[in-house]
Amino acid sequence: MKNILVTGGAGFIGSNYINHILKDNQDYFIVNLDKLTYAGNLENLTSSQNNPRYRFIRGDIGNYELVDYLFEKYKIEYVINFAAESHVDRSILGSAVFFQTNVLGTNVLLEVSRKRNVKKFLQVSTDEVYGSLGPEGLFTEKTPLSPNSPYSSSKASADMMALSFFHTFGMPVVITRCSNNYGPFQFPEKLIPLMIINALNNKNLPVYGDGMNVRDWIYVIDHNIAIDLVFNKGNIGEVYNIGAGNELPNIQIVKLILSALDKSEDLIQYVKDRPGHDRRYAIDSSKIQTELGWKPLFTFENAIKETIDWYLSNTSWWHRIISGEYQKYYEMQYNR
Ligand code: NAD
Ligand code: TDX
Repeated sequence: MKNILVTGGAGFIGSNYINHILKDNQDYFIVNLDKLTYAGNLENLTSSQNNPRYRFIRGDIGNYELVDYLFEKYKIEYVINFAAESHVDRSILGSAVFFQTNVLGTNVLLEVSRKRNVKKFLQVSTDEVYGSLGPEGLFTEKTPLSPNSPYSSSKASADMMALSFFHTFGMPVVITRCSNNYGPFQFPEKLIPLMIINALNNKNLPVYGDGMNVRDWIYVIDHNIAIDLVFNKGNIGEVYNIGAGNELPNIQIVKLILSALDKSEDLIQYVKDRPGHDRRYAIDSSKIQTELGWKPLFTFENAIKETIDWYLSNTSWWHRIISGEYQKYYEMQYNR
């Protein structure tokens, strides 16, 4: 049995990881530490909540005493750190909490893990740490870090800190850097769920700038399978890029969603660009493919349809979200 502290497991990617991994794997005991910020939602974990190999603890990764206590109580040997403030637009509205959680919180996890001789520490990072690409080229693990938003600079700081714990203390750290995810349980501040939900509500679809910024899309389960592979087989001190090779300009995604929902393109509204908006992300994932044998299992064509269907059949999940704190955020972000 592996006793694993999974942080941020009530968010989009972490909850998909826990649900997926507990279903298929009998050897993991997972303690999910999550602060339940606006982005955390225990409803995402309904299929795991009664599993005897799962515990939920509400708390902050920045709370040293709590993290230390959890290591002791649950004999934690491994850490997978998903917990983060994750939305670029929110980091532009206010950056402090991004550095608090993503940098200082990660520091607490690393310090406790070092003291407790953790067997592996996986830091879930992002391709955004590499900055922005021109029309050509891909991010490799050797691309210099050049983050442009408060969010991505906080993630880059955490990456460098984690690697410094490997170099200085020999801590068994691995890092994954993935491209843009989509799938069930994604909070509707992010492009794909926001556009699906606005279209269903016949609200305008706010496209930033000229709509030609490019993102490289991956289905969340493909990301999580890669994380699990790196967790088990990844070489310590190494970084692994994860991406499925699905580059698309935003406007194309928005049009695809409107067409799938049989809605008019008149709903598209071009709005003021995001400040510092990265133009293009694209991942070279050949390292994880050749060294660890990973490859994406889902095609964009099928998985985006499944994702749209999921939002169509889970209206109560997102209705509850958009009637809460989300309203205030939406006003601030889009009606300035
Ligand atoms: P999310 O915002 O949906 O979830 C984040 C979770 O972390 C929430 O459950 C929240 O309650 C929790 N959390 C926040 N602050 C915390 C704290 N101080 N202590 C404990 N828990 C806290 O994010 P996500 O999209 O699931 O992203 C998960 C991770 O993957 C992040 O580290 C993010 O940087 C990274 N990532 C995301 C994407 C993407 O496309 N969404 C792509 C690559 C990497
Ligand atoms: O309303 C919108 N209109 C719009 O045009 C929103 C929310 C987004 N966009 C654009 C901005 C980006 O070019 O769509 C693209 C995707 O935006 P987001 O969903 O906010 O994602 P992004 O900024 O690319 O960052 C995401 O991918 C990397 C995640 O939020 C990060 O957590 C992850 O690290």
